[in-house]
Amino acid sequence: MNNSSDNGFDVIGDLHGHSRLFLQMLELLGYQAEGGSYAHPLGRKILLVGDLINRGPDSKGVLKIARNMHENGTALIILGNHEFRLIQRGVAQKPLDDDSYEPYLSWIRSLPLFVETPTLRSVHAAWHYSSIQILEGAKASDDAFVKKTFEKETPEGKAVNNILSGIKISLPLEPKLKDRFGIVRKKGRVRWWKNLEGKSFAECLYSPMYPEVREQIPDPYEIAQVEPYDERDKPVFLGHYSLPPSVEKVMDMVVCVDGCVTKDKKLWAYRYCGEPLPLCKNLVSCE
Ligand SMILES: [Mn+2]
Repeated sequence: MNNSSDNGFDVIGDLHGHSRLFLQMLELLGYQAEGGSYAHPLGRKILLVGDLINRGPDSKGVLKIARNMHENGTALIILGNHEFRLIQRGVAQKPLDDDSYEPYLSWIRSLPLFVETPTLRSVHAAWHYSSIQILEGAKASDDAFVKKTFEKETPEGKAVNNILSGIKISLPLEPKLKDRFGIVRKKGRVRWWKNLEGKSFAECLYSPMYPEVREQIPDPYEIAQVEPYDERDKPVFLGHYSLPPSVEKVMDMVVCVDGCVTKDKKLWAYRYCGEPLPLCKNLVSCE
């Protein structure tokens, strides 16, 4: 856990190799170039919610800026499912998706799976209490821990999947449901912070699926994995869900700053000043 005092965080969504938008966002948020890095005149810091790499044109550029800021103490950065997969491949001695990641791998492995500061929590996909508990103290730099996640059914494998990829439920076989990109899916990611008992598929799914299914409800056994978030706890900042513009990025205690930068060419951020209940007006975007 990171207990450093904070002057506020600017939480930036999944960058996926979009270094130009990253720089544009830093400028919009008021960060200034300083000794090969970027810093905010009021001492604010950025928080990157994972998935810095893959898909976009310049993952190396993103890693370079992020690592500089991290080393200069102006960025807090957590792992996304894309970085974790890279780490698993490294530990398994399989070829990396891209050789240019190699020089960054040991730095990536130093990043945490989730963070908690005096005013916020952040995890790539879901603050699932029992999974967070299992992963307390786990380090991606530890080969033995990473090896335990190779099998999806180990406690560590399940916990990592839950927090980095979200809590998933089986979707109806008929009608076939497609995500916003037109891909037919068998599993869908839920609004993990809510009590979803007895709710329809349309109400349960966070990343919406089409057509919307309001008359069927998911398997109660699968819904029982959900551990609704206690509203007395701190706000939670997420990435991961590629939310379409139709879905609110601020809901209850949860802020998801991930639209889909690759498809929508738009990057989102949230200016956080310690408010106990997040507000839509603090969202900014650039394209
Ligand atoms: Mn992700």
